[in-house]
Amino acid sequence: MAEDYPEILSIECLRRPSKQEFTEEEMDQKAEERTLDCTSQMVLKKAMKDGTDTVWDRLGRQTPHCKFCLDGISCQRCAMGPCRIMGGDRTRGVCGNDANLIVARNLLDWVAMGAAAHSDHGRDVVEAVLKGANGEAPDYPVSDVEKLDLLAKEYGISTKGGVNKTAEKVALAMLDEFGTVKGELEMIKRAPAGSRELWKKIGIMPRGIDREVVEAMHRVHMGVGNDPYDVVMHGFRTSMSDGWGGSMQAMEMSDVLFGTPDIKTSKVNLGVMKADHVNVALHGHNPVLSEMLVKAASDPEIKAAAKKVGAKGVNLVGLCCTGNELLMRKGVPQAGNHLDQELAIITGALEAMIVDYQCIFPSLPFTAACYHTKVFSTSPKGTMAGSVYVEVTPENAYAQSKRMLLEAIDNYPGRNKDKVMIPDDPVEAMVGFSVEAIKKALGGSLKPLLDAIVSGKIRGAVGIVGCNNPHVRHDQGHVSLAKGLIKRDILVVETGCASIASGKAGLLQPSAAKMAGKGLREVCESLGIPPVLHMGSCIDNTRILNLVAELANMAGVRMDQLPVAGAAPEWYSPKAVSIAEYFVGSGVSTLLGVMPRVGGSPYVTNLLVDGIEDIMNAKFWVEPDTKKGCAVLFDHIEQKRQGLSI
Ligand code: BF8
Repeated sequence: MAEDYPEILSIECLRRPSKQEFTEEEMDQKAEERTLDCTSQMVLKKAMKDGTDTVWDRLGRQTPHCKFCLDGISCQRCAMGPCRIMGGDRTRGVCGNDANLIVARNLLDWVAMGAAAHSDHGRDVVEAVLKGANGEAPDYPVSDVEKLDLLAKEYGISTKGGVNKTAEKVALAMLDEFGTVKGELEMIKRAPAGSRELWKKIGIMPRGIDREVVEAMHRVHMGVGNDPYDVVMHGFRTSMSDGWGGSMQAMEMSDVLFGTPDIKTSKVNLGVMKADHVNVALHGHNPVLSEMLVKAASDPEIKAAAKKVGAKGVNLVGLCCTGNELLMRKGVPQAGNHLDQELAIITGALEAMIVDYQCIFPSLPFTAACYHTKVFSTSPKGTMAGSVYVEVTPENAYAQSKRMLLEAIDNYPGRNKDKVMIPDDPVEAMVGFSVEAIKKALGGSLKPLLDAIVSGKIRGAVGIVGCNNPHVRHDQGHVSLAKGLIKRDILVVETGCASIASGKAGLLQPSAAKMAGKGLREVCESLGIPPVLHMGSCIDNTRILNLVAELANMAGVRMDQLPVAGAAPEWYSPKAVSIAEYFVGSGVSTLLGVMPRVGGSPYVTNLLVDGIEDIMNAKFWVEPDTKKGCAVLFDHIEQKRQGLSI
């Protein structure tokens, strides 16, 4: 158990091993090189002064990386190796596999890992709905009955037995799709018939959620998937089971439980921490935990306890995707994105960080040991050595949330005021653009958006999604790409850490419309919305799928015919690989700012950036230069417009 870990290894402050001291000037320069955001720069400088190790320091020590690993041509799949493809007389591994097969299998492994993470998160949400409905977890009642009824209709379920009965049946029908014998997923029928026919023809229609992931694991075993083409194509099918299955379920059922997001205003960046409050960061992904912490924070017992230790209250702040979920639904301020997770602790003002799973640095408890922050892990599948483990289930979530908040409050007097540095001026951001909220803003339907695209006022739309990666200057890829696109009258929709980057840069404010081209600016100003729309967390990329599907249905075309594209300028995670593949599989060509580990196989690389276009009418580009990337996306959108004669 995580709690026992200190007995094995002491939890010591994670200091930068190098004795090197930096001058003020060097610190300024390093901070600026590493991150675009001013508040992150300020706290990063504090980290350097404190001597606290960060993700950037660790990257520095890991560089240069192994060339074979970077190119995807090292294989660790069995005990006959490990093998590397080094050229000369070493062009095959011990089993006889070549660079193409090694790369294809490694890629499929990543897709399966990403799809599994999203879909298992989805399963947890659906199980919470089920337990809420059957009385096992009464703290999880249905809040959006309208959405539940629409889902029931979609799954052919009667709503006659009342809300709980309906919720139970919908939850069971969704859970069935993980290992269904039906051989198809219900919500993929939202896509236009033409798209679905194509996906069937090319073999990327998912048959079940767990099934595709399990089959992926089977195929990457030595001696199974021995044809790189089929291995790559199964990756697309696996990712489609994520996008149209596991992640779609996670998104829809989170709305059912906690409400469909609506447009609202909140604040973003490390300046959302408050000097006179007990600060608690909620980090991870699943709103089943974080929503309960929000509820518990307004419990009179918690408020009174905070006052008792001399604080004005408890200040909850979000990080990463669980932050996005709370930002969308509750307007909880967002402290930052992926590369801000250590910095939130390094402010010295964080009493507790509460995590569930995904994208959580395993080193956080060791960073926290340099300050006074307590790190709580809560999920049996996301236990973390060095953290305080408080197991949270839908049955006990409220009581456990209170327990952790009380411990955070107890920790407030332990804050060392001399070690605190909270940057000023959090940035305002307009958030909460679910498809439903976009329709509401447009007067009830997506028709005005389609009309604006047809008329050319808006040339098209790009979904900028995904992570931060220390290989890229923090937030730079997202922000410069978004700025370039809106200038060219391309509407930008964003999720995940990309959307937080834009929030910090002020692009989620209606006033950012002045940075847009004339047509997009006119549309945004008439509606009072920003040119970059915040659509939520990474599982909310399914909102983008729904948006594109609905526009395509309305226009009577396939999804791949629309002037739209995807982009992941700073991706790091296998989840992002799965998202990118289900975007492309669904017909939305996608630009990557970081090279995937496929460079060791010209065959797989060519297939992804060229060959698949003939098969699925969409493809990948890899372009780290955002100026060039912007031009690529603009040309693509103009070509699609030509194809539609608009
Ligand atoms: O699911 S964008 S760094 S936090 S993986 Fe992670 Fe990437 Fe952020 Fe959310 Ni998505």
